Amino acid sequence: MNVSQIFTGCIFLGLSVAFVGVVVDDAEARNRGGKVKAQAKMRACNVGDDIRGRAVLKERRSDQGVKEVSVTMFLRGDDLPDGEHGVHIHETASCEPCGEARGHFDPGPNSNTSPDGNHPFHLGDLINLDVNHGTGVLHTTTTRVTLSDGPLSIFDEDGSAFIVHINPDTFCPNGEEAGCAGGGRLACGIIESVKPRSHGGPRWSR
Ligand SMILES: [Cu+2]
Repeated sequence: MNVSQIFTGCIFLGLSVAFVGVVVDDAEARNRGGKVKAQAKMRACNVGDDIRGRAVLKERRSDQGVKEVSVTMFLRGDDLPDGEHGVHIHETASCEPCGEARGHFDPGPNSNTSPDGNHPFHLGDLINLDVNHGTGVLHTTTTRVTLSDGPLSIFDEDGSAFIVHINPDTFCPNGEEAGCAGGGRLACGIIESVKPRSHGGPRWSR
């Protein structure tokens, strides 16, 4: 083995170690807290209505180390009215019936989950879903909640659920007014963690 072969071998070895390091770091990051991806299968609150869809949540750390959660939701169906619909993370992982999802997710010592009474100050408050021609899309990022463990985690003792409301969320500019956060409940989806696989892509789990 001549000098140039040894040099090339060293570079290859160095790159291999760096690559393995990146993979290990990524796996550790994904496993830190155990829940950095989540999903929800959305269904109509009125049994028999044609509304269906899915939401995906992904947590990542910003450059400043802040946990950011992106939320993407798609909804469609013959019974999904066009226009804007309020969407929030509600405090309990139950959709049967949709009222069982209870108020808006708002943990902490001064928790106030009242939908119209403490709005838009809840941690679970999001933006409106915009529906056109029977298809609704929402994409937003929030730093109010986390998927990983911690005081803001939506995976608390009783879990969390999305609620899509019949009306737009006005964000209650005049304080508490009945229905200002979106009124009745149109669709619901229990938020479930997605466990990362050790090899290959993510595996959806209950
Ligand atoms: Cu709500």
